[in-house]
Amino acid sequence: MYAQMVKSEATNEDPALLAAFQARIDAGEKIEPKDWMPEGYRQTLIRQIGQHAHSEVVGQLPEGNWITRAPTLERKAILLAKVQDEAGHGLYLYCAAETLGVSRDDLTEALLAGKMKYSSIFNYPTLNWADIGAVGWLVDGAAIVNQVALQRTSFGPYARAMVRICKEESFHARQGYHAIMQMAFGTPEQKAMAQDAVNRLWFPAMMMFGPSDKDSVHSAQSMAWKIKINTNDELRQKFVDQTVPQILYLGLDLPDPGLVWNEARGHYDFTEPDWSEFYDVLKGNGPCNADRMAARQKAWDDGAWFRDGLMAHARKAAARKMAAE
Ligand code: FAQ
Repeated sequence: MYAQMVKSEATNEDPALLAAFQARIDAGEKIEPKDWMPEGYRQTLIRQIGQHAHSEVVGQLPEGNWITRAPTLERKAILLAKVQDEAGHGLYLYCAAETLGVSRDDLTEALLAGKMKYSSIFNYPTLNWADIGAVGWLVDGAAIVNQVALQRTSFGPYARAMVRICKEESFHARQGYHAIMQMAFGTPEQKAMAQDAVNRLWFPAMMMFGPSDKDSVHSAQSMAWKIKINTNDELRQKFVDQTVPQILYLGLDLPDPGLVWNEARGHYDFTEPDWSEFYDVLKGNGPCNADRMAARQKAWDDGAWFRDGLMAHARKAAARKMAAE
């Protein structure tokens, strides 16, 4: 179903409809599910919202792995709440995608068939407790920079989902920073663990914003349709500028010697991530790709009886309702 939708890109759309649609976008109007939209706009949204939803769900795995090993009851409760929030974010986003005519099952099957992606960051392991703090701070921090902008995206259901997601993500980032702060201001061993986590996760977090603008395939069209509000590089720079002072406050070393304040630009300069590593991770060769996909496949297979049960119940309830009418 997903493959069919992607293949069916319309090329003969009415120029008057296209112009009227673009005029609505340019005027800052929100597009709602029942409005006419170009097929390419719908497909781009299905791809991006679907991948975003998959990222939220796969993103539970690196952190969920640490719920049983959180150092205190309080940290365990916080992490549990955070991971549950990520499941909720996945659900809001799958629902937003469903308004475009694709089902959650279609999207999941496309993910499992390797036809859809999820964020590259979740193919890196969380080796110790410091990584959990760093994920909350850096990964949720990067996600927020992107998602705050997406609150103004042109598709109404996506924009509205982002409002609630951003509120929850800001709690996630704060709890992560707090956890890292305890370690950075703790024993020398704890500080060394915090430093190591920042060193390992810095560049993968930078990759979350996608390839540099010159290599971004979809940015130009997505910006014209206001699906994306900022380019990948603009958002990456914003993340760098807001995060470097946080690293310095913790008394940690910067994870990249290229991070230097540039007075003329009014921004931090930085070293580009290793894009060959990024593309390799996208191809399935990151440290955890196989584990993540195996976990999703297992969850899908193990949940089959439940999905079947729900459908059978829904069919019976519908039949009972019809019989009573
Ligand atoms: N990972 O032309 P562009 C979170 C792909 S939420 C994997 O620039 P676009 C919360 C891209 O799909 C994190 N693939 O693409 C959380 C395209 O391939 P395709 C998720 C990537 O779409 C925290 C190709 O490269 N957030 O973390 C990545 O215009 C903690 C060319 O790239 C979102 O999804 C990547 N990093 O821009 C949860 C935000 N970057 O599809 C749990 C919404 C690029 O043609 C724990 N998405 N690709 O095969 C977006 O803003 C955009 O889709 C971008 C990419 C910016 C990610």
